[in-house]
Amino acid sequence: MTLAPAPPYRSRHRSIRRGLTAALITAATVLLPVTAAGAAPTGTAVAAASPTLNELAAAKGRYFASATDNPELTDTSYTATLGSEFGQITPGNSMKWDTTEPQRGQFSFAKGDAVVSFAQAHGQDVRGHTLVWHSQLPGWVSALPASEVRAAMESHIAGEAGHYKGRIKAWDVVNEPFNDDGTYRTSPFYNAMGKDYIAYALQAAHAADPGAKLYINDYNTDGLGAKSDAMYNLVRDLKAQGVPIDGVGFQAHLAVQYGFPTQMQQNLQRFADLGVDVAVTELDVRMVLPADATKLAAQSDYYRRVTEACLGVSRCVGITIWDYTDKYSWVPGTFSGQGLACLWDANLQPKPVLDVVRTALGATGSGDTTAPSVPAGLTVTGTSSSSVSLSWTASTDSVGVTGYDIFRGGTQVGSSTGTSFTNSGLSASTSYSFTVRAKDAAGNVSAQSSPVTGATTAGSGGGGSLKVQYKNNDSAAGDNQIKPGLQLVNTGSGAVALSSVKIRYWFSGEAGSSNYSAWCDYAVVGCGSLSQSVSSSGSSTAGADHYLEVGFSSGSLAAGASSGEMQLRFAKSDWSNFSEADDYSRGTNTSFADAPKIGVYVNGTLVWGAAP
Ligand code: 9MR
Repeated sequence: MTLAPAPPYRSRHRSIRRGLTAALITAATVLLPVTAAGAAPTGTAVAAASPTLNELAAAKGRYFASATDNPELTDTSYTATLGSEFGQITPGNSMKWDTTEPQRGQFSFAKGDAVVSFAQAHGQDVRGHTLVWHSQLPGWVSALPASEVRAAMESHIAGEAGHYKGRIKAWDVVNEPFNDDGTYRTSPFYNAMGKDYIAYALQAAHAADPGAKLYINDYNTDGLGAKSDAMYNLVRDLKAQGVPIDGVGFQAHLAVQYGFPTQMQQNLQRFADLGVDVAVTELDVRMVLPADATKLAAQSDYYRRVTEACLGVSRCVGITIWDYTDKYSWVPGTFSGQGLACLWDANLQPKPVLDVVRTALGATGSGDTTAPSVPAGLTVTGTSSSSVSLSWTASTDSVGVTGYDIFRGGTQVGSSTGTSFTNSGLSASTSYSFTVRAKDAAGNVSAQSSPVTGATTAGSGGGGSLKVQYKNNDSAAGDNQIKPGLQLVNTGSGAVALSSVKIRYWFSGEAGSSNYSAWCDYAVVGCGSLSQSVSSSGSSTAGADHYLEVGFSSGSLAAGASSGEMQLRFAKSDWSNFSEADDYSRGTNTSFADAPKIGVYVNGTLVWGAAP
């Protein structure tokens, strides 16, 4: 289960994209009151402020790069920014097999050479993309008998990586080897050689260009999950076998409607800990059109968090965006009705989200000193015995609103990137006064909004309105992972603010590492809204010296409602085995049933289950 569906890589004719570009310009125009003050002339490239993205990244020991493509290189407004803002470029299409060896043994490097020439003329590095991929593969490869595929693959790598020897900083040697469930993707290469094709490809690339950094690259591996686990195991095994692999590429084609990847920085870090470099290779953050303030704020948040994730991992060498402008983004041509995924708009104007990335890279003094407008229309949209929900109208800003701070009685109680917030942990039958202020990327804040009063409802007299149900998702009681299935049910008569709720599953850690990793593999409420971690319990009860704690970032559970299934999983960092049979919270039922030995806490108070 992944948050984002596999990007469908079907090619679309350019005319489709042209039509959509017109729609995008309309969308951008509609957004102007929210996001931009003075519109710059249409079609003229506007570079970001100095220092450039790459200079900012370089100050942090990284590069900042963009994809590009040959047709764009004739657009001089476009190339002005491409050549100045980025330290590295990736050809989006021109080094793929269907372009470079369309007939067996007949190589064609003109398009790739043009990208390399552009880079050299602008002092940029080149990321080679890509030598072995199931897509954009000429028909003759798919038609080969299995016995000839390895020789054809090695000859292709020798021909292409050999041609570019010394001119490619890093190669995406193998692209997208996995299905979303972590199984190997079938392709002419996998069908002929099994997973060994990956090692053979890396060895051939090393022989052809020993100076290039050799990567495996994939999408939907950005966060923890089944697919990134599969990549992790592959890279671990390749390293153990001495296969030349230098890095792992994380494409990061994100979408605001699918949530942010689970624990991206921790995921990058575990790969780095294997002794390889990591890189964000194809970043963009799309949204369903039309855009609104909430989607744009979420997009800014995702760009910021990806940037911070890379900066937080010393072996994360840099970030590549999958083209810098909506004018040439692949998104509208592939995902109908989606777009606005890039840092510059379709008129080549910088978008507010660019400032967010610049700030995340350490830029100071953007020059923007104008505060956003004061949030208007603050209203109470719902109450429970312990929470008050608020919403308000989006503020406007000369550059862009990045979020809101929420205050209760003059003290800040939270922040939101959107125009709503639920304050939980409140006392029943009590009135509270709230205000909200808006902020922008440069740190300017508006004045406080007019206050609104929200009163919590009468309490139910001692809680007891929540229960947890459990099922065992783990058929092996003696292996190295524990996989509880949980769902939270509200049996009371009022809504419960989920951010006040924690669920604890107690178990015994046995011998081995005391460090744990925990994952959400699937949740009806979205793994992105869950947190999960393992702690020592301090309990001497058998089978209960540790617990998994699951929390919720937001939302509320209506009276009578269930969270639906949450598939959790955790393991020790040394992957040593558990002996689960005697674990305090474990059951053997494989359908959901009430779980009296799993705890539910509301604001730290046990409301369901018996703690050990
Ligand atoms: O940006 C590329 C687009 O122009 C092509 O039509 C598409 C065809 O597959 O490939 C795009 O690039 C892909 C990259 O090579 C691999 N990761 C996903 C990218 C977006 O589809």
